[in-house]
Order: sequence, then C-alpha cells, then structure tokens
Amino acid sequence: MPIVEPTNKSVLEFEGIHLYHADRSNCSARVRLLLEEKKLPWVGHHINLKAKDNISEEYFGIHPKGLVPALVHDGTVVVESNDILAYLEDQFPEPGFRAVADEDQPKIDRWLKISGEIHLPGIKTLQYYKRVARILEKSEEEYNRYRELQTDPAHLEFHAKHGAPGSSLTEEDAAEATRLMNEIYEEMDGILSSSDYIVGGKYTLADISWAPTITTQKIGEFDFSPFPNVLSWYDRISARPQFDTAFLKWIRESSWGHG
Ligand SMILES: N[C@@H](CCC(=O)N[C@@H](CS)C(=O)NCC(=O)O)C(=O)O
Repeated sequence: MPIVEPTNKSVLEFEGIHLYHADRSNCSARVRLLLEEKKLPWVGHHINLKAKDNISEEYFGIHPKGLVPALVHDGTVVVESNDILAYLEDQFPEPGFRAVADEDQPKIDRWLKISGEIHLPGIKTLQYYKRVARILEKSEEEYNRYRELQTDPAHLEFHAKHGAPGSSLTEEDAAEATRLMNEIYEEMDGILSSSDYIVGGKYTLADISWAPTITTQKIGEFDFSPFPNVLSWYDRISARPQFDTAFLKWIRESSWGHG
C-alpha cells in the first residue's frame, strides 16, 4: 500500500518532502540514505518509538500501521520504506539509482520486495528476540491503546509475542528468522563474490535498501562470518559520507541506547 489516503488531514497541507522517521530504524535509514544521495531537502518529524509517539490516533491517521517511515510529498502520503524509495526515484530521477540495463530492473525490484517482506519475520524478530532495543515493550495501558489503533493482523500478532506486557518471542521464532536471513545473505554473498554491488555492478536502490539492514543486524550481533563478501560490500557502502549522515550519525546521537 504505497500511497495512502490519510485520515489525519493536517498533512495534506504539507509542501515539499516531509519524513516521519526514527533515528535507529533501518527502514527509516534507507529512505534518509536515498534523500542524502539525491541531495533532496526534507523536513524531519522524528518519532520516538520508545516514548510510543507512534501509538496515537494522530500518527495512525498518517501511517495506517503506525510504523516509520512515512513520507509526505506535497500532501501525498507514501508508506513502506521500499515503496518510498521507488516513489522518490520516480519523482526525482536524477541522480538515478535504477539499473542501467533493462534486464536488471526486475532484479532490483525483487531485492526491494525481499527487503520489505523479510523485515517482520527476519530482522524485527531477531532484534526483538535478543532484546537489542526494548522500544516495543509496552505497559498495559500502552498495549490496550495499540490494540485499539492497530488493524493489521501481522502486527497485532507480532506485538502480542513481543510488546505485550510479559510477552517474549521464542527460540523457535529466532531460529526460523535466522534461517530466513541466512538464505538471503547466502544468495547476496554469491552475487557480491564477483560484483561490487547487488545488481548490475552499479550502486542502486538494492544497495540503498539493504545496507542499513546490515548495520542493524551487526548491532544485533547477527553472525555474518559465513558471508565475507556481504561484509566487504557493507564496509564500502557504509564508508560513504552519505551513509554516515543518513544512519551512523543518528545511531551515535540516539537516546535509545542498546538496552
Ligand atoms: N515494512 C515496513 C516496516 C516498517 C517498520 O516495521 N518500522 C519499524 C522501525 S524499523 C517500526 O515502526 N516499529 C514500530 C512498531 O512496530 O510499532 C517498511 O519497510 O516501512
């Protein structure tokens, strides 16, 4: 659901690019990275997930699942970080981060799709199983408020397992998440053994989407040792000053801590 009709009508008046985002959120970071790479000016609306800024009628009126990021561009609301990348690329094509060769474009689209689909069952499951950040943990009152606002079954189920008072993800959940991530990184590592970038030997939306995920999973002590090519690709991307501005700086300055 890339473009949504907000029930919070205040955003319809916004001019230019506005981004609702969170400092340590890898989904937010991929959008900030593209904005940085394209040198686009944007107005930030920082959502403190730990303070439950997102669990409000006002925010669910912008993002129907109460997640970050959400982009508002001249009153158009776009959600889902990978759809936001595609939207920005369409609206602001220069400099471009799509494939040069036509046959490579579906490959980029596939990596963006995987990135979107794996976030909940893979990355989020592992981060919260390990309690890297305790930002989703809720009081009884916060959890009731969340259940009143959230209508998405997958998120209701996830937050019942992690977020609800006294809940916890299981070892089996974590094992399955690890298996899913390993499968993806194995494929990526194979590609990166003979290419500097994920698709077509060029820095594209696929790299922009995936690199922040590696940062997050490194913080979560995911075992990347079987994937040396992923690690050296990540070192190259994360050495870009744009990456520092878009993500590493936010992590350094974040108030979440690792708790
Ligand atoms: N598929 C979504 C995932 C967004 C997402 O889960 N964002 C996290 C931060 S990385 C969030 O808002 N978590 C708060 C919550 O689960 O309530 C996207 O790519 O935009």
